[in-house]
Amino acid sequence: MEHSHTADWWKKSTVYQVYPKSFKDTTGSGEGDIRGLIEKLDYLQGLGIDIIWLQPVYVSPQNDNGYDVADYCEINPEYGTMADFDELAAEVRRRNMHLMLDIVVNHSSTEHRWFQEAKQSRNNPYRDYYIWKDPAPGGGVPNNWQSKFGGPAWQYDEATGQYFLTLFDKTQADLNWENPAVREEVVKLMTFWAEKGVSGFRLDVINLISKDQNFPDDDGSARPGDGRKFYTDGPRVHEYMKELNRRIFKPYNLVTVGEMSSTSLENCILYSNPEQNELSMTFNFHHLKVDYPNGQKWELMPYDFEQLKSLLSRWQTGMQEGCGWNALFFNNHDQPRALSRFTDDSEYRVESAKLLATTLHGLQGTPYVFQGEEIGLPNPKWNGIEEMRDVESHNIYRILQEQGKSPEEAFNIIRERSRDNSRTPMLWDSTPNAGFTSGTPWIKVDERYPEINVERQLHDPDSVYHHYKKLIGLRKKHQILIDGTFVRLDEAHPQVFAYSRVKGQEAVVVVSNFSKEQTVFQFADAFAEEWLEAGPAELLAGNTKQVPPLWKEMALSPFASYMWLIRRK
Ligand code: TEU
Repeated sequence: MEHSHTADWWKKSTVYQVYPKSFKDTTGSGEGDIRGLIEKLDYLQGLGIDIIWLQPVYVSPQNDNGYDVADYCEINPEYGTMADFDELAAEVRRRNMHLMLDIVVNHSSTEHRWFQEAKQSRNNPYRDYYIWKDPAPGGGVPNNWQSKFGGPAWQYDEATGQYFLTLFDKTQADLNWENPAVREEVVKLMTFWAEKGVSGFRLDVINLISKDQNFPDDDGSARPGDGRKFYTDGPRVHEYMKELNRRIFKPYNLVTVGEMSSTSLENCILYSNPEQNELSMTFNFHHLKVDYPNGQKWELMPYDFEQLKSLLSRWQTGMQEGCGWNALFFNNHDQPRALSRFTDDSEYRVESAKLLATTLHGLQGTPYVFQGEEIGLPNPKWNGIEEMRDVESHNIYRILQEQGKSPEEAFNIIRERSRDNSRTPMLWDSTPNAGFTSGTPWIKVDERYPEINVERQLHDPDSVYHHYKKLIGLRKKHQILIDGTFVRLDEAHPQVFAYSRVKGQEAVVVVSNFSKEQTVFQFADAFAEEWLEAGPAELLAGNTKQVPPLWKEMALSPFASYMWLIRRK
């Protein structure tokens, strides 16, 4: 694309996240594949996408759908061949788009050759690629750290009499970044893909790679003994990022986004401020925990709207002041669909999907669209745990019952929180299985596909798809969306999120009613005088037939959402 030559061309870009297993199947296997993505490149180009984040397609036993990598430089046969990949890369380039690969190097699969070697003996050359500890003095796990998927973070290896660390699934062994040989391997595998011409990387849980080498017990002051404070944004993580930047990211001019688990604003500024020479931008998840009571994912509560707004606002202002850069997102493959979570996914489904899009795309950062979001795909209607596929959902289902919940209570929580909510297949058209596969889909296809599908929305100018297409185009046209200063405009309004982006003689104003009720929103006097009375307003995006005039006091219909541009005279 025309901006590729500038250092920060990706600030105007929109990234589309492809979950390959559920995108498009061309073989009838019931799972998507690389050729399926090639088939749909014109669709993504039509939407205005610049960068495709392709989730892991490497050789893997698929215990965590590819985030358990057994060979970093080979394609999993279920997804195709290296020739398919090369063709994909070429086809992406031909369309002036970019490919971003998902790099999972906090851990590898226990089926990786390195781990297979490491477990041979305590003095195997690969032993130190992983994190091994003796049992605690009285026997048992070395410390009380918990796996993110439930249960202890340590697995015992009978043969060598030691435990190895697994912060995620028990088959995802944490790599030992203290070992320079591991860092060499990471540089090597990244070089392999960079040489193939990919434009960037998404780095899986990259802020967890540096562990406190004392491996202390967690006293539970943050959360009962989970240990995260001893490896989140750990002691050497910035040093490691600078090393990768110097050796790979800079020489190959790559765009990079780090997935930052339970991180802090201060750290994300360090990761993404260009002067630090680390990453291009960061994902953080604070705004997606506003329905976790006391941070507990496996307990339900209605989401806290004020917290959602304050967190988004705080990160807008904080990253702006610190010259960092946000990856903007409401959805990904680990989260239930925001449409079902924060808005209304039935009567006001279309309005809601557009409201979330407008609200997000007006913010500063690079927006990420997760497959299906652009057609307003809601959470599926689950009938039972047996329909679910995610290892985490099944673990937690068991653990909740061990803690005394009935199967029904456990399922009711999982139904809301399961990562499978976002992993159901893409809905392409109204043919069987929504055009996703001619075989048996690996996970259920949402039965609403005759109504909700890509083909229908391509032909409907009022569709969610066309709304996304418009928003994606706006970022290319209006510089203010890239660098305008963020200012929150609503003062704890119970239903409305309102903000502006200000730059010189221009202001973008975004007003969204996050409720099913009609409501009234009033701008502060100062803002009204400075902007609303100062020049004509152009509607950039909206989601209702009748659009109220942008004036000091506005009546907003359910889930109404607008973006205006004001040019001061
Ligand atoms: O996710 C990291 C992560 O911490 C989560 O979003 C995780 O899914 C959640 O805490 C579980 O409750 C990344 C990937 O996006 C995810 O799909 C992988 O399972 C995980 O890393 C391990 O590689």
